[in-house]
Amino acid sequence: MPNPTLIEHILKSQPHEAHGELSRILARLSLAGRMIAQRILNAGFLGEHGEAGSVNVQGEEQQKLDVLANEIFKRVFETLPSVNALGSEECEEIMYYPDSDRRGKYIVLFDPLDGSGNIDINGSLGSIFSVHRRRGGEGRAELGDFLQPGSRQVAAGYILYGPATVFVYTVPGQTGVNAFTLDRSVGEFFLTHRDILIPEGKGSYSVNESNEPKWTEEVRNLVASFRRGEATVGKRSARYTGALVADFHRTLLKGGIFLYPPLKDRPRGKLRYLYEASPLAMVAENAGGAASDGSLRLLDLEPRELHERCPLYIGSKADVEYAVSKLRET
Ligand code: AFP
Repeated sequence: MPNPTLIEHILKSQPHEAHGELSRILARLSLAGRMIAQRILNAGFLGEHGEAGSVNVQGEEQQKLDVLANEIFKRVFETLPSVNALGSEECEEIMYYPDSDRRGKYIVLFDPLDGSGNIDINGSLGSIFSVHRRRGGEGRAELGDFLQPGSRQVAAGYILYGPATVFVYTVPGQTGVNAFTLDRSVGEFFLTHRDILIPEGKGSYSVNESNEPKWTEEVRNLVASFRRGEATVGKRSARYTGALVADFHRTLLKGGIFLYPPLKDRPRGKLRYLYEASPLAMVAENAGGAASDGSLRLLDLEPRELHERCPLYIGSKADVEYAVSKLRET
C-alpha cells in the first residue's frame, strides 16, 4: 500500500465547518507546485533562465521564472470562487479577478518563487504560501483582510524545489508538520515525513555573514557565540543557500536557527512578513519550534503594509529563545 497522497491527507484532516473550500485551495496550491516544478526542470531548454527585463515591487530585477511562477499562482485560483483575491510578493497591489461578483471568504498570499538568485545555478528554490479567512464583509476583499497577524492564518506552508519537490503545509493547532514528496512518474505528492518536530540541541546556524559590518553589536555577539561554540545551546555549524525555503527546510529537519537580522541600511531586515516570515513561523511553531522578530513572537505581529518587512529568527525553540535573550544583552 503506498503512503497517503497529499490530497487524501488534506481531505482527511479537513475540519467539518470548512465545507471543503480550504481543501480545494490546498489542492490548487499543490497544482501550482507541480506546474512550477516542471517549468524549473525544463527552463534551461526553453530559454526561461535569466532576467525578464522588469523589476518587482521591491525594486529587484525579476527573473523570467519569477514572472511565470506568479502567473501560475494566479491561474490556478482563477476558477475557484472561494478565493476572493490574491497578494503576491511580486506585485505591489492586491490582485483581483475580473469577475466583479467574487464573494469568496478566503484570500491567498504567496511568494511565487523565492531565492530566485539560485535559478541560473540549478540551486534550490521555493514557493511560500499563506491562506487567511477574510475578516468579514461582503464583496471584494479589502486591504484589512490581508493585514492580519500570522496567528490568524488558516493554512500556511511552502514548496521546496530541490533535487526532489516537497510540499509542506500546516493548519492552526496541528502538532507535528507533514511533508509530501512529488513522485514525478505519476505527478502525485506522497506523504514522506510524518509529524515532523524540529530537533533540539543540534543543527546549524544559517545567516548571510557577509552582512556582518551592517549588524548591531548584539547580532554580532549572537552569531559569534554560535560559531565559536559559546552559545548555551551548543555549537552550530554554518549553512546558507541564499534561498529561504531551502535554509528553513534544513532547519526544520535538522534543527538549529535561521536568522535574517536588521541591517544598518535595512532596520527591519530584508524578508517580508506576510509572504515569507509569517507562513514559515506557523510551520515552525507547529513543529515545536519558535519564530521571533528578535523580541516578539512573529505570529502576533500586526502588519500595517502588504510588503512590510521584519527581522527573522526561526528554528529550534531553545535556539530562538537563546537568540532573543542574547539580543537583550547590552
Ligand atoms: P530573492 O528571491 O530575491 O532571490 O531573495 C531571496 C531571499 O528573499 C530569501 O530566499 C533568502 O533567504 C534571502 O533573500 C537571501 O538574502 P541575502 O542575499 O541578502 O542573503
